[in-house]
Amino acid sequence: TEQINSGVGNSRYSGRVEIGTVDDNGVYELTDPDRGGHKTYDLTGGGNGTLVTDDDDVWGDGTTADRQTAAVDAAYGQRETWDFYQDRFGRNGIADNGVGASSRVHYGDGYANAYWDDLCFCMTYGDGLGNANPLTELDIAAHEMTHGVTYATAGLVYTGESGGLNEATSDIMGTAVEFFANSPADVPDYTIGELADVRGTGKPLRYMDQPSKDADPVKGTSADYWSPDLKKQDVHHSSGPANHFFYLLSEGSGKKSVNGIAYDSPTYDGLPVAGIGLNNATDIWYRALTTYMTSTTDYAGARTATLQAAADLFGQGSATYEAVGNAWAAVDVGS
Ligand code: ASN
Ligand code: ZN
Ligand code: CA
Repeated sequence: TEQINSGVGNSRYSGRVEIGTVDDNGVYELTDPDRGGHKTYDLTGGGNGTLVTDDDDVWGDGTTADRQTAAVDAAYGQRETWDFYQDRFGRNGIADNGVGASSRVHYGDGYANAYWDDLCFCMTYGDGLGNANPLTELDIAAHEMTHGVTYATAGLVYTGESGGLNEATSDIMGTAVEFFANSPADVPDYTIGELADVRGTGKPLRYMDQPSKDADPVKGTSADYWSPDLKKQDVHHSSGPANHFFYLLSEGSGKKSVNGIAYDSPTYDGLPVAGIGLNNATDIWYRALTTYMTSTTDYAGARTATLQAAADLFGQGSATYEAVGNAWAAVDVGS
């Protein structure tokens, strides 16, 4: 007989966490029946991997020396992402059909990326440069799974301006999941991939308060503001103005400290933007994504979609509605 359990995981990035497990006649399986039956596999040995199992329901030791550690982060990442979408929006899983995804860890050798695949409805994580830092950090996990949410809703095409908005949606929700989970070892912030040292530079992958801070001699630089050139850029760079919009709408312009982290967000026109808080900004983005955006939505369309969402949720002409318009103007979209 199988019994639903609650295991203890020692994660790499989020400290000691609770994870859903199943007791299958004395063998514990990394399966989460409360979240669509999500399963976590170890890809070592090739093929589709092996379901991760354990004999005492205490998983990983927080270091990469223990193969289970990356699996703990992956299972925790799907749990927090599932709970975020469920608790905040009543969304029943990535495709809103109650079906759990699966996660696969230890992909490749030194592979410093992670990706969502709509066809297998699954997440794949590399172990990072030198296999030292698996890409299983919470905001990255939630970023990737949000690609599945976008695919199931607006369907933003992954190129040009719609591609930048697709990427920004993943960064926005990845950040919102981090705030939602608020685990002690992973104090929420407005940077992406700040713990996994993905490029070996000691810096985050992306900065929402000022996207151009990601300047990378190899990979290039994100834009702070909209420009006609944006549609030709890599989607991880053309996401910049939308990430910047979201930061400004949440926290406002200028100098600010959030969780002891200093931010200083500039605006295109030099005019100040008043923040409405991350939760309100997240509500507006989610409603815009799921109600108004389509596969070809561009930046001008995202402005319209978020204004409509803000009107629905807070009233047309409300201070919150005005803040949405001001935050877009601050990244040079509309005025
Ligand atoms: N990690 C990358 C991303 O989410 C991989 C990809 O799917 N393009 O953007
Ligand atoms: Zn992405
Ligand atoms: Ca982060």
